[in-house]
Amino acid sequence: MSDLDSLQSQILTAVAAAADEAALDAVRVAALGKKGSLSAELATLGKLPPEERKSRGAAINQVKDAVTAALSERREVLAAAALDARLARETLDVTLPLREAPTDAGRIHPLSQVMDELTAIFADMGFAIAEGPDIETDDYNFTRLNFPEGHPAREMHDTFFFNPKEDGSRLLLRTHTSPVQVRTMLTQKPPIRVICPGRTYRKDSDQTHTPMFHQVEGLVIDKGSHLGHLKWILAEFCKAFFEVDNVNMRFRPSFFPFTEPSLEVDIQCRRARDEIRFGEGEDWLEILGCGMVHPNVLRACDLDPDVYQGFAWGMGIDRIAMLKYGMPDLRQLFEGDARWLTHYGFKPLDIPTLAGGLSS
Ligand code: 2U9
Repeated sequence: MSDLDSLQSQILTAVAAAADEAALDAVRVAALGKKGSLSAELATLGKLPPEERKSRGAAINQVKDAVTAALSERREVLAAAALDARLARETLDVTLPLREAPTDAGRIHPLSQVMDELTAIFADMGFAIAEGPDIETDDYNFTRLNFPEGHPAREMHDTFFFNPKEDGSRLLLRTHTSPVQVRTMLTQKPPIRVICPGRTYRKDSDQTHTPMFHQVEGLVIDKGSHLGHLKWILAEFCKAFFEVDNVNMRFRPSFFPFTEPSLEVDIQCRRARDEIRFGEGEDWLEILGCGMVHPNVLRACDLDPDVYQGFAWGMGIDRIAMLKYGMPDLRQLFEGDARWLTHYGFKPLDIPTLAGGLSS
């Protein structure tokens, strides 16, 4: 066997033995690449006498053609085998059930839902939404709201205070969202119509209280505002929120430092086992507090009480959410239990609107 014959059979054996396309390419480079064995043979031609060069050249080219043909044949076989393996690996079981889309699987927390409902109701009545910081000054949380320094009403709020600063002043976690209305009155000219939903904090923890809870407060300031306007707004709110055509409300005298007169509001209901129905029955349920803004508060917010009057109200969002959606335990609202959320939560695309239904 000539040296070229043995080189050819060596290369063809390697081609046949290549197990995949990468191995085959390595064989190609080893034979036909710049530094390959056949390329080395071709490089020797220049040193041969002319009469030998022609026949040797033809013989090397024959080997080269045979190798090239074997390479392409093997490449086709290997590519077909690779495709078969991939098709076998990537089979799809079309009988498997569909995975739930995120918009179906996820849930909106009932508190977020109720905040969206409140927003939709009051926005429809022309109210803007105002927000403020959770960390407040004593001035905005108490002093401007007619809680005098050292007044026992400050103690009623069980405040979380931060350590005092060098000048003796101390920041606190707001005990109500009322400082947001103070900020609104200091920066906007009447007429003012805002609601302020948000987190509030008090040192209180038992079955019906959590240290962090949610409130929504409302404020209207104008030249002729009076209690009649307030009663209409609250009645419209209750009908829309509890999704009933009629509500009976009871106003009882109360006391808050920031309103005068101050009132607490009950709505009529019927309690039937775990369920409460509004607009019927003989029971009364307290749902909010309200009143005319105290003249001292108007003055502290740079408004002349002889020109402007206002009314305000406040309620606990957690409590009205529990009432509306029949949730028995306040603490579960904050436990982050996925099973609870699947049961009490709302579909993300069921956005509450007055026209399309608040909770349907
Ligand atoms: C300004 C002036 C007046 C807000 C009001 C209430 C009555 C009230 C409680 C309800 C249950 C808080 O979550 S709760 O414990 N709130 O009863 N809030 S009037 O009055 C204001 C607010 C701001 C400048």
